[in-house]
Amino acid sequence: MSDERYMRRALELAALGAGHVSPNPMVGCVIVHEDEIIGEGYHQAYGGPHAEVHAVRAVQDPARLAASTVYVTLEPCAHWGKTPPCADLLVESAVKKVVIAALDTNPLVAGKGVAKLRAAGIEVEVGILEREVRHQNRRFFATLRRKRPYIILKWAQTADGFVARENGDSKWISSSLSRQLVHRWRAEEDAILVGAGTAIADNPRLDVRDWVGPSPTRVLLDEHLEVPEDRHVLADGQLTLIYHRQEEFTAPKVIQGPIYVPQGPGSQLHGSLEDLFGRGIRSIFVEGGAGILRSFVEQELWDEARVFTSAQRFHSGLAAPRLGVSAAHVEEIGGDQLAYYYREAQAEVADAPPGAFN
Ligand code: AOF
Ligand code: ZN
Repeated sequence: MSDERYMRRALELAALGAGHVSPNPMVGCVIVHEDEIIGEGYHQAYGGPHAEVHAVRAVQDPARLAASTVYVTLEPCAHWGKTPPCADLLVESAVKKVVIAALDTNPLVAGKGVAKLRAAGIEVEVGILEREVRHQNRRFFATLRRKRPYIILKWAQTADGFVARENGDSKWISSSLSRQLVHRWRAEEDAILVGAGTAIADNPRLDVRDWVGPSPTRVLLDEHLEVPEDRHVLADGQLTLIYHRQEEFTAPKVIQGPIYVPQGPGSQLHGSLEDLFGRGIRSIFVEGGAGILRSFVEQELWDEARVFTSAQRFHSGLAAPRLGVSAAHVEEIGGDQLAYYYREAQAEVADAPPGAFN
């Protein structure tokens, strides 16, 4: 089998960590001896062993490690973090060659892993499926350079570009397939965010019911604390972070579940994103409504957008935000069109741009 096929397998393994490893990257590892896979592993949970450790442990006959080639999607770490350095493990295992997809831009690692391996006489090759790995870990790479969470916008619009009718009614995406996909997407991010209007009008639960996976932290932007306490996001006893203006603050009547985070003057979006980043949130899925989505777009605080377009026409209503870039990828789902947008062309391979929080 070719290098690329083994690396593709490592990429596939890495994806199994989605939703469980943030703020760490997803990493997969495959160990090959005489064209046979003798060990596989991936980073399964934040704080747990790295991909290389699982793969080395999976090898039944350690004697075969010595002449093996290790395929790993990210540069093996060189630092003592929650676990010992993976580069040391590979050196001790005396593997013959290490094939890496992408270098780790974490300053604790950044090239030091490769240097350790080479210093020990291990052959190292970098760059196989790098693009794919940088895309898979775009949240990790982007937050390292921007110091704010990775932001994914999602909305549904009509063929004539409206996200809701004049009265704010937006419940027209009926495809159950789209709904299930949205639940899957929720499970892949650290937080899910809506504005007051959406919490009031749609009363969403913002959980993951139609997919198996962790439920993200719920975030409510409610500048003037307008959302009544009987809405699901406030009433169900689960955590919701509520960002509001300092001067609007009165002691919350609900004592279990919500956490009220007062914001000073200035941009509410910047303030809340900074606070969320400080709480360890590395990615946010923004579900609306129209006003909130427009604010994110206008302040260029987004990285990715996923837009459903139905065949229906409203002729008037609340207009969808304009992203100013063309779709990178378009597919069909449950009769709707689904388009993916990235704010920066090839964001996953771009070098550090001046970001909002740099
Ligand atoms: C690897 N293999 O599977 C992963 C790596 O806090 P720790 O000890 O888990 O270290 C986290 C950092 O290690 C993370 O920021 C990234 O730079 C690297 N992740 N490295 O060799 C892995 N998950
Ligand atoms: Zn490691």
